[in-house]
Amino acid sequence: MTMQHWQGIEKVVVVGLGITGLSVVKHLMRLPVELQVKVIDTRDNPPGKEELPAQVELHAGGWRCDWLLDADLVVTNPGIALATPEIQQVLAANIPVVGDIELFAWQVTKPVVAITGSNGKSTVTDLTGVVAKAAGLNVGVGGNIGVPALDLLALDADLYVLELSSFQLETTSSLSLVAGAFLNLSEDHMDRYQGMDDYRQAKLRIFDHAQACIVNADDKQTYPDVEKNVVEFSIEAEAQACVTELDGREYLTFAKQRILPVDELSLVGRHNVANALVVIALLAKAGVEVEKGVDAMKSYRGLTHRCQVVADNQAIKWVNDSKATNVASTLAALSGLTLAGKLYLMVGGDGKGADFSELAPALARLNVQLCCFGADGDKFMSLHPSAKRFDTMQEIVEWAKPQLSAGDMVLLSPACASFDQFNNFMARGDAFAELAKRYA
Ligand code: N04
Repeated sequence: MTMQHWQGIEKVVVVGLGITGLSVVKHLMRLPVELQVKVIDTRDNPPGKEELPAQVELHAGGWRCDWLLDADLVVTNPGIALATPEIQQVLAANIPVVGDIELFAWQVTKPVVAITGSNGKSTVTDLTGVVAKAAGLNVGVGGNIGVPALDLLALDADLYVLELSSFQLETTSSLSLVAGAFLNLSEDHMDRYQGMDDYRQAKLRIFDHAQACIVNADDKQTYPDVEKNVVEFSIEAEAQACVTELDGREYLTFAKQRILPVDELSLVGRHNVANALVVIALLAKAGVEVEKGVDAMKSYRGLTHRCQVVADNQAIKWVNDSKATNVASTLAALSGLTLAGKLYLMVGGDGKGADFSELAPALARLNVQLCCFGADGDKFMSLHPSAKRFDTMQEIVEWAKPQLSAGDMVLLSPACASFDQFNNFMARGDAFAELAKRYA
């Protein structure tokens, strides 16, 4: 256990409750140091309030600058922008501000690999865990998906696999990685960043203390700005992790060694070939015998809420891609989509200030009925002549149902966050799956 980080720290204020905030509080109370812990959440009724230990004071519904400025350490949630004036005040007072991943870094004693990028990071994180497990390791998988990083420490795993968002990386400065991967960069979160370079710089922090930096040779924005130990992956050119044709068949290869044939992956789409290459590169750099996990990689079928068929009745497929919370993610769902009938595409929600115009050429190639819903549904109305405006997913499904016929697909791939109508993309996906069950 590495305790030197806690020297001189007595008063800790946690900003933002919820599942992550609770994991921070529980971690602080487990440490063999005497800490006074307080929680601030600017929401009136913060989630997780009921599970908060009685001795931890909570201020909800606004800020408590007196608490903040009296603290020795402030732990913020990724939902809070560092640019928030109250947090800026803390930084100006020279009080350290960290996130849960930094606290994880202070404590962890086992090797860690981490994944960031605009899209594919949950798939890569989950699949890395699945393959490592199949190769015989005890792994802890989490971070921005599933289990908060600090809750993984109790597992005492052989290897930790973390998905890290740009927001988490902003408040992380000493995380050492055996390998880190930056998958790709496309527009997202422009409501939180000054511009694309600001967003990119946040993501590049993943490489600050990484022994191996796994970068996308097909997206040069993923490369560090300074000299680092870079490992390239590519689905277009030769690279350390790439697709190689051998005896008339395509293989995923690493350092020229064949790992498995591309056509044996259950995952579909070229972007998933890239995802599998990253998994191989991460595990190779972590010293895991990837060959032992190859069968698990072949049979892996992907995540819930990620292009998941939730109903298939009378040759009409209902596909839940609620996890598509930006334009590139929806484009990935549309690329390579061939279908006999019409595509009923449901888009909209909280658009986070994005530019959706890149969807237009992809839509033009499809037999599509564009169904726009939610707070920013209007922003999609000019993208295709078929566009029709609705308030909710339910209204779309009620309208579409009588028109559906064999060969059609109803696809929720909204290119937006869900916060206008749901708690998160998972609740949105569950609501879509319910509709599919009822109307399919
Ligand atoms: O789920 C979706 O629909 C979209 C997911 C996105 O587009 O990527 N996520 C975020 O943007 C996102 C979500 C970014 C950072 C953090 C989170 C999680 C968690 C805990 C507290 C949280 C927000 C808060 C908000 S805390 C406080 N006051 C989508 C607040 C807090 O308002 O969300 O004190």
